[in-house]
Amino acid sequence: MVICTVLSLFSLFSKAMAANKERTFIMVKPDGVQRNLVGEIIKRFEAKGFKLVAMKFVLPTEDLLKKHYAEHIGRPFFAGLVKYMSSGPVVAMVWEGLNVVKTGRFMMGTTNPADSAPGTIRGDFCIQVGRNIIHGSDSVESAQKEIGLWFDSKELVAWQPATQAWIYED
Ligand code: IDP
Ligand code: MG
Repeated sequence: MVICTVLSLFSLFSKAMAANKERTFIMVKPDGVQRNLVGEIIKRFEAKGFKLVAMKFVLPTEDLLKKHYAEHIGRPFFAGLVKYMSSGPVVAMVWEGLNVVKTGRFMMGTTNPADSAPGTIRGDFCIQVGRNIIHGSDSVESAQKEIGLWFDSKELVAWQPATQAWIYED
């Protein structure tokens, strides 16, 4: 009986720990970099309590972008999207935390900034859908795919932020 209780408590604890380790791929797009919004965007994820796992400043190739946006191949905006996204450097990042995929999307705002609520990144800093300054994974599966495309597993840094006990209950 006691062993069962201990085991189920341990299982609950492990599930909570795993949930806290959800990851998303966030990217400051070329317009966000050109408009000096890199610090502002990082600040929001950092201040929220999410944990930075990886970050790099890169000029992405068209080949990488076509893989990244493969779900949009054939859409009328696809060529323009690849041209825009390869027009300058981007900041690619991996952030970790409880529900980070969904919360990251809330923090970004809707795809079209015209509909993004004030207080969101797109709502506060941009106007048109074709210049919407930030990318964020739309599901845990997309996040895994995108993290694998942009980062080598050796670039994902394992570390323990000193703040964790003040951000999570468990
Ligand atoms: P998301 O970035 O919010 O996930 P998606 O629908 O996945 O939005 O579209 C990917 C990106 O393609 C958008 O962020 C935006 O940069 C671009 N895009 C989407 N729809 C349009 C459009 O109608 N015109 C121009 N660009 C678009
Ligand atoms: Mg998308």
